[in-house]
Amino acid sequence: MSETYETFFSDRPVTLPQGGPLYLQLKRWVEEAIKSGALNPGDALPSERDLALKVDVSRVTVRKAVSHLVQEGVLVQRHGSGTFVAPATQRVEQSLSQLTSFTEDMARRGMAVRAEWLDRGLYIPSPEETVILGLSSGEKVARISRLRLTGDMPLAIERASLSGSILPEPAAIGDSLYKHLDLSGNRPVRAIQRIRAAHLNDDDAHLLQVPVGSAGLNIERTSYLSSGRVIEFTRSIYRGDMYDFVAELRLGEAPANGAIKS
Ligand code: 16G
Repeated sequence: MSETYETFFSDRPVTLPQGGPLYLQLKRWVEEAIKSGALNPGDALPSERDLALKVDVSRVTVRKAVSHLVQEGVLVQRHGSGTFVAPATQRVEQSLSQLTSFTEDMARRGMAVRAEWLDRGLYIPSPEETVILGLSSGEKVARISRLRLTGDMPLAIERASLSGSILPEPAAIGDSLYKHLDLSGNRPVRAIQRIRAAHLNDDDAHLLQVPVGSAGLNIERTSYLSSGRVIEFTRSIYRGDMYDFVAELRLGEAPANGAIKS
């Protein structure tokens, strides 16, 4: 049993790791307790008052250390019940070279996936949707917005737009959009994906159960049929603390002027 563990839960005096402002010393102490296994995912932290007394710092210092640890996703706060060590998370590694669906990606990892519907229906398209999806005049757009989860852990929010003539019944897609498109011979064969860093706004952070302002990945995917027609335009927000997008790079053939060909 490490010394940190004993001091965390015993009455023995605590010596914080030295150096830097007090709140950072306290923060490092808590991080060390988690790293050494003294505190485990789901464990409750002592109350702000008890912790301040134990390490002999002010409550303001405790609050600052805790708030930084919450921002970094090390601790989670639940209203009315206290502060806990965040559940252990396994980052998801996703290849950028395969055109796969969320359901397929997760199934390959043996992870059960589910969706909570945020919206699905036929709408009058925005000018952007009309242009990107190449909609004809009067054609509706099918919008499906889902929170994607594994168990109780939210991973991503996906807001997809498709032509209303391709998806006349958005409610009928079941668990997987790509499976549904496959059945009607409309599964995309190619896609362009753009990934951008983003701070999560209130609504998205709430849905993904992370602090407002946490890092997220904003992903836009435009998918095409073999005919070249755009089948899907999806804006997704993935949790930055859960995903690694991985691309394999190969040395291009160097042209005569020395520039690398893509
Ligand atoms: C992926 C796609 C999304 C697509 C969805 C279909 C990214 C960033 N996005 O999540 O564009 O709509 O798969 O998944 O990869 P489904 O077949 O499980 O509904």
